[in-house]
Amino acid sequence: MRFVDEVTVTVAGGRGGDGILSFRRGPILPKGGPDGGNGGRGGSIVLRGSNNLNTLVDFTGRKHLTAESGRRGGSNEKRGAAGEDLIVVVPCGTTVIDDESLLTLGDVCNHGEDLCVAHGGAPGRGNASFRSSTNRAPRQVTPGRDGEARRLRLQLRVLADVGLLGLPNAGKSTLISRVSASRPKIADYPFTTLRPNLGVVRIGTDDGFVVADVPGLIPGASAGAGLGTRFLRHLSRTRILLHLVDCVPPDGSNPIENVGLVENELFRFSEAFRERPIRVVLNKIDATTSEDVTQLVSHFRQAMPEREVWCISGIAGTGVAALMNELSSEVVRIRSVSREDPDALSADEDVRERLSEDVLRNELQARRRKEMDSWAQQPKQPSSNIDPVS
Ligand SMILES: Nc1nc2c(ncn2[C@@H]2O[C@H](COP(=O)(O)OP(=O)(O)OP(=O)(O)O)[C@@H](O)[C@H]2O)c(=O)[nH]1
Ligand SMILES: [Mg+2]
Repeated sequence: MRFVDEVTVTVAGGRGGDGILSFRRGPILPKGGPDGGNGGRGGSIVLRGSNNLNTLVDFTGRKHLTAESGRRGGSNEKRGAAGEDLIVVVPCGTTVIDDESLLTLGDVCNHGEDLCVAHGGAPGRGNASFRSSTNRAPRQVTPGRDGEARRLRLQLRVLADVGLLGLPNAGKSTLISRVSASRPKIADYPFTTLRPNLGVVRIGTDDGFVVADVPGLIPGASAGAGLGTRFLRHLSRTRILLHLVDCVPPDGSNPIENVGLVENELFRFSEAFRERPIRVVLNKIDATTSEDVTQLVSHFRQAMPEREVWCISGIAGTGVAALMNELSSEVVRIRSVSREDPDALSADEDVRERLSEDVLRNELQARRRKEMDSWAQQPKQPSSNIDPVS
């Protein structure tokens, strides 16, 4: 299934039904009173969280959602039927943003949780509702109102047990394709991966655990460089982070400094990541000598004594099985802890706030600046009420 993590969609609540003009008439009631009924309320659009979905792909072919309109009123003061609400299922972890104002309307986090994103229009009033002591035969009616309409941006944060983190080209996609059935594109240029890939790692007969291959991060990612914020948000709902490091970077950079660069971006994006277990995994050990690897590991141990350091070759498979076994037991342990402590994924909370406050505010400012620039560049019309200088 194609993983889609961001879509825009227009939503419109149903129109309210019109109120009608009618008078009671019959053989014994030739001049009965007003009996035009009110219309029915328009249906609303409601997003409902589901654990059974993990992509927004359904919205790529469904760009406009409209709920049912309310029916018009009837004679005999009959109220029109209300339009049915349109319930749209979205994966848990979906943030809903108004695409015009860039304000966050809400988050759908739990299975069965509802978020109303477009209210149905109010119903119109029939003439019976205007009857009063001074006006016994009103001819006044009101039409139903249009439902709320807006363009939404839906953003999904993937839910995974293990998130792969690292600079572009570190070998994240190679690793996920080795340990799971996921087959992402692999190439020796940066940003090969532009959307997260999810893979299930099965060890023995257990249920397995989910690994997310997230696109590479570069310095400045926390401020949006290289679509960084869009990629970083996916790490917010992962339990363990594997930081993949190229032990022989082709640009000759220092692998230890590279770890600092990426993790600074992560912590700048959300301080809550400091509490998340992050394992350093030195990748591509096949591309250098075992002496160099041993030396690099000892440098890492000196620089960050509290961190676990693993050595693997994603291509040759060296060390991969041992790493996956270790992760499997760690995932089981963390799952049982987070069952007791539902706040265990606190970075998710923090990231949601950051996304709605900082990142979207920056985007809104950039959009306003662009509008001002294009306005300033427009050729100015001479004002017609000023006489041209002769
Ligand atoms: N020698 C060696 N090369 C590797 C290893 N793992 C990956 N590579 C190579 O490194 C390059 C990048 O690999 P990818 O798996 O696409 O890297 P990535 O981290 O997913 O990169 P982005 O998607 O751009 O962030 C490819 O040419 C891979 O063949 C490894 O263990 N050893
Ligand atoms: Mg990749």
